[in-house]
Amino acid sequence: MIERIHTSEVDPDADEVAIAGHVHEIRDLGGLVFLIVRDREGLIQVVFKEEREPELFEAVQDAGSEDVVRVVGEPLESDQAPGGVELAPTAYEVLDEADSPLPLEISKDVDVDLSTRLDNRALDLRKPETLAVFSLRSKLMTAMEEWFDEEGFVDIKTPLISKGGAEGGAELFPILYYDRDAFLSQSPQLYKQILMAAGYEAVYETGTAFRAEDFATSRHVSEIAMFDVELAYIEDHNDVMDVQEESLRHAIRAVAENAERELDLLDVDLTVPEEDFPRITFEEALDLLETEFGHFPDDPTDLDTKGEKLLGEHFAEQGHPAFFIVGYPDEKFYYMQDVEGDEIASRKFDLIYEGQELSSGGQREHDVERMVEVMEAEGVEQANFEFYIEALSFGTPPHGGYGLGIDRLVQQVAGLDNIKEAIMFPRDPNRLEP
Ligand code: ATP
Ligand code: AMO
Repeated sequence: MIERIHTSEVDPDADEVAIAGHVHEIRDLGGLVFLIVRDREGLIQVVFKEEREPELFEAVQDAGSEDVVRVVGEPLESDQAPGGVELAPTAYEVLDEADSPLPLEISKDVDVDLSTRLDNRALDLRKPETLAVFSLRSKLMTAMEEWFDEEGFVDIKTPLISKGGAEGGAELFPILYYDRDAFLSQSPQLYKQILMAAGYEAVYETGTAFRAEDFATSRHVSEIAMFDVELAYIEDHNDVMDVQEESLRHAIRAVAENAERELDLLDVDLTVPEEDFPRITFEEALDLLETEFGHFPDDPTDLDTKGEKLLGEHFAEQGHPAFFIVGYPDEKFYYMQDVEGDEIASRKFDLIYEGQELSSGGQREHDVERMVEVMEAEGVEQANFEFYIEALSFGTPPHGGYGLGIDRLVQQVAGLDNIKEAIMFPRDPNRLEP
């Protein structure tokens, strides 16, 4: 490896350090050149003085924005330098020169619309604020997976190419699989349930789901990072919500504790949801919307974006960034359990975090006869589900789970306006590159 330390590790008392990174900014003041070098951890200022180091001063005259350089130098404390320390160089080397002009400014805080940023994503990803999103995302999901590993969940991988969809046909992306038609996976739903039937007891998957939704919203994309969870021997859907609640609290707490620099850069004041997440029924949600806000969702069996936002504000005021809505009335989907005499309409729940739906889950129907009845009533094409129905017919413990949209979670934690800012290379109906 090339010898160097991160800018964040530079000790002002060290005799000499080596750093490497991109040239973020060049300020030429005559006999004095300030070179601001950027690496993954931050910025450092290198001061080239004509009098002090004439040869290096000569060499740095050719420096250009985004060149990749390595500098060896003596750290000196400085009030005016970013981070309070600057380097007096003893060696300067260009590892690669950048073309100019740049199609997108990296160092200057100019307002660029999201579509231009995404067209030039390779450069946009270099911005410290953009990098902070993905550093935060990495820390968040590492902590999330850590929780499930510690709780004994098995880390699984399910196929991304499938014969049919799990969540409904209209949103499927068709592909040609050799000489047959196939689809990109919408959800690992069927497979995680098969694993419950197989006795794996508790599983999680950090995966990808594809939805051919024709959308133009700030919270939908075509290729989704999905965190799926399934667990067996549950009493009911409350056990699943407990898992979701504790794991999310752990992950957000980890970000609050370990991603201070990222949160600062993104100007986010993160609240760790320490208190129990409220769990309200769908009916209670509608009542609240009507009495508190005079709001009536267009579809009385589902919440609209505005309804989620208003309820989010209501609970945020009471100190709850997250809450569950339980028991949707019109969700008799084949895999969801619907218990006669239950006080709620179905054992389905949604998690709303910072006013946006983050996940759906619930207790599943493990009685195959009842499931097939619902499939018949709903006109679900059973041919695509034979392997699933069969797998569940040989003894399946009561189970449930959820799917959490990772991109939406990052969007909310990082305080981003659009879900695409939370994805390195997002896909939407109009965007296939970069
Ligand atoms: P899920 O997959 O659980 O359905 P979702 O967040 O897309 O996740 P929906 O119930 O489909 O949830 O949608 C919730 C709200 O989001 C809708 O009531 C609507 O306001 C908004 N929404 C969903 N899809 C679209 C779309 N294609 N265009 C505009 N708004 C949409
Ligand atoms: P659902 O379809 O609700 O449930 O998806 C789960 C979560 O995934 C996210 N999500 C999306 N994010 C961005 N763009 C999209 N187009 C998009 N679609 C969904 C949302 C949503 O809450 N099998 C069930 C989960 C389960 O019950 O285990 C499922 O897929 O955050």
